[in-house]
Amino acid sequence: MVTHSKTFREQVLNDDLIHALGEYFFRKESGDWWLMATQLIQIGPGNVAQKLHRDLENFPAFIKMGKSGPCVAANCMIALTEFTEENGATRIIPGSHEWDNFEMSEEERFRHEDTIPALMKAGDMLIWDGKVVHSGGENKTDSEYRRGIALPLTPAYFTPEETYAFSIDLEIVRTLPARVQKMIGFRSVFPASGSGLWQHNFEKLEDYLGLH
Ligand SMILES: O=C(O)CCC(=O)C(=O)O
Ligand SMILES: [Fe+2]
Repeated sequence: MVTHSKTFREQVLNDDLIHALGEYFFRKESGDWWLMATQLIQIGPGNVAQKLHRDLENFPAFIKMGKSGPCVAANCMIALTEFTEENGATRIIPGSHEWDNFEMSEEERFRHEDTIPALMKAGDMLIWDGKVVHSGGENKTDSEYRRGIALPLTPAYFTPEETYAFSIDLEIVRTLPARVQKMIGFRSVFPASGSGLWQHNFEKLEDYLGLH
């Protein structure tokens, strides 16, 4: 989404609500945060349900830590069409962020019959902690496409899914607000402890790159 859409870069990524959510989920325990990924996800007729999962599973140590670990992923799904039970609305298992064991076998822990659909109108947004079990739903319609933008966030001490720093043109990055530059890996980041990450010669990355 970042490389494909100017509107996405300049408006969605610079929206105050997204920044308030990042601060809410990560600032106190983890410090700086950035994007884990940005994807447009379309589910069409005949698409089966996505595998039930927790978004924190990218970071194995936090599966072990379970419910007592810090929040290491928070996801936003912005509906671009209506999300219905029939067309593949995102499904979640309420309360699954508080289960005692995040390490149970797949059959034990993830059952589609325990899920509920997140019914949304275009423009609504579903927000969930990476500890919550969820999936994209099955599309049982003949002709409807469910389309949404997923915008997962993660502390900046983690490797994101997407390699923004290597895939976004620096000239585009120069035109973006500082807080968006940081979200996509073009500024140094500061976890809640330690002396900072993603630096060059003890210099802030943004200074090395000449960003303003
Ligand atoms: O497409 C959906 O409804 C869910 C997507 C999802 O699980 C994710 O982005 O992590
Ligand atoms: Fe997910």
